[in-house]
Amino acid sequence: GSFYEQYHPLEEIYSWINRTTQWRPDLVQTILIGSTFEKHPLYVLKLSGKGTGPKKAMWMDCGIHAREWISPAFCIWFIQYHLQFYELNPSVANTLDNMDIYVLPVMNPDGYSFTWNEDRMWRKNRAKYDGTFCIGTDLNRNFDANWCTEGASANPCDSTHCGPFPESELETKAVAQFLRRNKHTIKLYISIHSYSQMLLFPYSYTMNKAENHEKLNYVAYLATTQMRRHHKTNFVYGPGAKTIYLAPGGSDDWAYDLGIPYSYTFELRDKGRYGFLLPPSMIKPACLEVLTAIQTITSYVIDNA
Ligand code: 0X9
Ligand code: ZN
Repeated sequence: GSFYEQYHPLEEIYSWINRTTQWRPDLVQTILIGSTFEKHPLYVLKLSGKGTGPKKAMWMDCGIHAREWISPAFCIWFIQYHLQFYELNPSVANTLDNMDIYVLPVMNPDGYSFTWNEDRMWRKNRAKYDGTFCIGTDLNRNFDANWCTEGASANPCDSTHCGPFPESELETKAVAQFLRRNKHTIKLYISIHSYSQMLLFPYSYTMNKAENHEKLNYVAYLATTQMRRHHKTNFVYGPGAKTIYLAPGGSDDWAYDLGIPYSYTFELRDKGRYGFLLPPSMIKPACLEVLTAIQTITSYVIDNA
């Protein structure tokens, strides 16, 4: 398979980011938003088409959890797809001309690198704190959204450890700062995880409904219906707390409470046969079906948000 149908170690992803920025400086710009405990840079790629004047924007992050390799693979594939088809596919052009897209391909590079070199099943980042031999904070429990209540662990040895305080982690802080600075243009937040084929929206930290629950639910219905129609793939959708489990401190809930009205977490393929070890042959179909869902969501948000 091509570059986009394989998984890549961290250093190859950094050189891909470099090549891509140099190849299409007309459509993509790289923004350094921070760096990690192990000093890996956090790069956001901004995709922007022609259209002048103020534009809506969307944010997408991949690789919050280290072992979910399909997630960074999707972000990379998604960027490539938009750059390759901007001139060829009117719907790609229409998206990029009406909406700026910020993509963070690997939010947890320290953890990702650890899954390549030491432990394939690692989930958290690799930050060390005094007073414990255990390592790592779950970045999706570290946001300031009902932080460290039921569904997260205060024990640094657990895989859902919330960290010492909200936004304690450099990765969380960098993303939260960027979203705070750009909250007036960002109308759509998307976080890419795996696995289980779900499309989740707020809330996950409470059983209460989000204020625009009906709209979030309707757009999720549209997106999953298109996935089934065009790719015969079933995705379950609903608010996180009711659809999987109560889990506080997540990026989606935090972004939503910041004021970003459409906020979604995707759990990509599969439903457990391969789980985190999704074979490379399934990268392309996994990416194509999620692209369909995201195109459905972005066109709704461009027209209605
Ligand atoms: O538990 C998580 O962080 C996500 N599932 S995963 O298996 N990829 O770890 C679900 C996140 C849903 N959203 C929130 N909990 N806020
Ligand atoms: Zn995850």
